[in-house]
Amino acid sequence: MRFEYSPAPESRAIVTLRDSYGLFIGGAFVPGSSVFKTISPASEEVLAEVTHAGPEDVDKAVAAARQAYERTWSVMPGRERGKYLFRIARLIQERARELAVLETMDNGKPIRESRDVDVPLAAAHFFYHAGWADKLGYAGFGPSPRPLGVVGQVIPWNFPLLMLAWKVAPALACGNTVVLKPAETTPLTALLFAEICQQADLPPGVVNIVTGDGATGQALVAHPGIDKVAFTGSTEVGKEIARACAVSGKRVTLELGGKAANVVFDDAPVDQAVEGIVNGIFFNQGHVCCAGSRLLVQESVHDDVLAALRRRMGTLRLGDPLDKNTDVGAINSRAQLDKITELVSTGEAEGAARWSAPCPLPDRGFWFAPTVFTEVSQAHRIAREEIFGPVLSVLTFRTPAEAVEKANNTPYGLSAGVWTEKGSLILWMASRLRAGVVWANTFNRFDPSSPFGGYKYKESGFGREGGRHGLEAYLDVTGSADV
Ligand code: TAP
Repeated sequence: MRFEYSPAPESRAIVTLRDSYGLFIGGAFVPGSSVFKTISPASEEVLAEVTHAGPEDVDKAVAAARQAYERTWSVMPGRERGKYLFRIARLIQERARELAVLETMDNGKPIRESRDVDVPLAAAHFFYHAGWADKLGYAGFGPSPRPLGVVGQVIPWNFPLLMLAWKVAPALACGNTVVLKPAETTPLTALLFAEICQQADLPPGVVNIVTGDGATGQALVAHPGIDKVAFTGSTEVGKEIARACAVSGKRVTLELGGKAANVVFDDAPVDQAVEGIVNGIFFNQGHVCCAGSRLLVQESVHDDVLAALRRRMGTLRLGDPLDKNTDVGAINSRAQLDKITELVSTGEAEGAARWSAPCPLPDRGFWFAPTVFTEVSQAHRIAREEIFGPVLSVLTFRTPAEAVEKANNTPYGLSAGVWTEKGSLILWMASRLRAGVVWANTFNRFDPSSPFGGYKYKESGFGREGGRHGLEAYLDVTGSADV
């Protein structure tokens, strides 16, 4: 049953957009070489003009970070660094509504998600790492782990503020300084975060933000003044970065793409599993690296699960991302919409059966209806490639062994889900699934204390973010006796 709701739009009045934003270097907003515009994907309206950082701007940002590292941040006691991180965390909480509205305007994600997931988790990351800042000697890396230096960080557009928090909080807690490049289509919350750094009186140069496109990212990772690169994005660009850093001796961590299997056994409670499937693939329009984009359902319950899933998909509300009732927002960019459309056409051409939820799409902006493909074979492109959109490919299996075989039949290895009432089966599956994270009877759960990252030898990247394990990526532990 579908309830009709009156529109409940969140007000934009809390956000003060500037016409134009500079680069955040050395604690101040400064002009750069050229400018570009950032738009709302839901309406295609221009939101602001943003500065494109060229190689000389990146150079200035790295120099500012180096100076702050040597003179201030690396020599400051951990308990003092911790105070700044606590202050930033509290400011994120205080300005949560403003950050959530701005994120939704620039990214297109539903306000319900930016308000209830992205922003609270971003604050939680700063709180969590603030607590580590004066306890690094007790983290299991020896008595005196040292910071690495200046870190170059490049992030994607799907969780702009949250990915920033995943990168900046551990780097700062460990005593490093950073130069961060947000994605070209979603720079605004990173620039608001720069204001928060000013408000927190963070020493100039500890955080620097250079907006721009792929070329800016390339200039940053190639810069000789960078000691460590932390990248989140596509596997294709990740490989390029790994190659670029291979000869330089820079430390690198990569968080890349995924094609996760969400495995539903015949004893799973169908309604709960369907909620997990919906959350797994339609949360954030499916723009999630660990999205459960391949549903593996046991053959005996396939028809029941699919009927319940279609019913549930029919109740999803797509539209204005600022409306508090909206479940599915806008696709982040025209380029991403074209990519989704192309892969969906391939799915149809290769013989899979498509069903899209019957929801009207707005006239302006970039939209794609929640879609499910059945009759999918493992050879289909929609079963192999990351679509990064609200599109689910359904495959079936008969035995647990077949489920493992099919789930692992992917070059990726970021996440997986298992739905069953049997604890023993969960453990049996979890020990065989080649994925960095395995969720049991839930999906897309995140916590700052829980490490996240790709499975060794597969193509979802290496290194961990979050938890004690995530600290290691930002520390030089070679001189520490206990390692
Ligand atoms: P990418 O195209 O790889 O872009 C990611 C970031 O890298 C952007 O800031 C991009 O700038 C920049 N970039 C592009 N080319 C570069 C180069 N040659 N050198 C350095 N930087 C470069 O990915 P995307 O399309 O934004 O994001 C989607 C991908 O991210 C998906 O594959 C998704 O699975 C992955 N992802 C992974 C995770 C984790 S934790 N594993 C989390 C979120 C997303 P522009 O924006 O200007 O192009």
